[in-house]
Amino acid sequence: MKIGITCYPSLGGSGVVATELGKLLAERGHQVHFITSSMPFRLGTFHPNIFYHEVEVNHYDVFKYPPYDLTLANRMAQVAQNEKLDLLHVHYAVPHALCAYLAKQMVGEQLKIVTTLHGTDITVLGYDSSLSGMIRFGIEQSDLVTAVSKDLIRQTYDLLQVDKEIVPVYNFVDKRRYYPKEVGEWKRVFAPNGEKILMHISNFRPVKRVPDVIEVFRLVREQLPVKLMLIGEGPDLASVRNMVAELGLEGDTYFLGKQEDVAEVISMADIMLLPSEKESFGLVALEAMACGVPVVTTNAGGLPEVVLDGECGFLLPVGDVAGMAERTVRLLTDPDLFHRLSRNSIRRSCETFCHEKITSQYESLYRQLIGSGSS
Ligand code: GMT
Repeated sequence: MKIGITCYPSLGGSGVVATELGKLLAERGHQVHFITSSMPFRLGTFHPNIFYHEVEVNHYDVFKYPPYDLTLANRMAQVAQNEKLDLLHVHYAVPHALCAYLAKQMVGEQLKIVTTLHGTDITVLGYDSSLSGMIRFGIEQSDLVTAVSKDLIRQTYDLLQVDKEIVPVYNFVDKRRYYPKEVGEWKRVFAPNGEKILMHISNFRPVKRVPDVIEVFRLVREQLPVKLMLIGEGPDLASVRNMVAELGLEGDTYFLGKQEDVAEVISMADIMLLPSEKESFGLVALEAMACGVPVVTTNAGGLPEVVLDGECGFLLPVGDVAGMAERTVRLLTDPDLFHRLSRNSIRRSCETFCHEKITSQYESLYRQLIGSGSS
């Protein structure tokens, strides 16, 4: 098959999933064309089946706002025609599903559109009345719509009342790269006296509730020698730095910024903290599980579909920092419990969220769509 993929290419779970899926499809012999504003950050090394088509926006003076959406639609149509694409798989509804719809109008009915909903495209932007009608239209005009959790499907129906079947396809981890890595040497750099390491990875946006991470860390640190590693960047980073300083936690907290080899970094952690207010799936939770790191998180959105409470980690109500601290201490002081949850996490990530299984699921949906010849 010849597949065009569009996603947000910078840091973010939807871009990671889209890029990893494209690489796996290329490994299976499909021709994959990324149509994005810049090179997807996890694209990595050369593969003969992977092509990259940059979307270059026109900055003509007359435009108050550069017409990115139209340029993307035009580029999608060009690539679809030149490369004879079978389908466009767009990740994140806004504006990608609409751009794909426009491209299809330019190219013809034979070009199929697959839209994957990732979370905030529904759970945040779906509340915005200046966008919700467009989001609904983009979903309904797609030939196939998938979402990364059953909870996200429920929220999409509740919020947008879309008249369209939405198929759940979970996110995945590549178990060839995500497994517990031998990183004892690095761990000693950050925790020289054998302290336990708590970790948080995100784009530091308000929905991630990073201040809750700091509060949980503060409470755990009152009882145990621990260090905190914070990975990622985003709007809340500056205020989180201030909070860490004000609470006198600077000596035990490391800010590592954006990191490329996430599996290696995660393998240094004992516990992954993810206190999000919204999370349609929680890719970081899955990545941690694959590396054998139990997750202490919230019961928000799709997280209960990923992390089984008491089996792979613990789920607490949003904002229950005392509960999260208590579960963290329990895990760090009960080696039997810790190892059971760590083993379960690895098994669940390999069985339920295995890259081969999920790639096959997308592949067979594509084949049905192309084979059916209609939407
Ligand atoms: O949370 C974000 O930063 C937005 C979005 C993205 O583009 O990365 O993340 C969403 O998609 C991820 C991949 O499917 C999911 O793992 C995240 O849970 C989801 N984020 C939210 O629902 C808040």
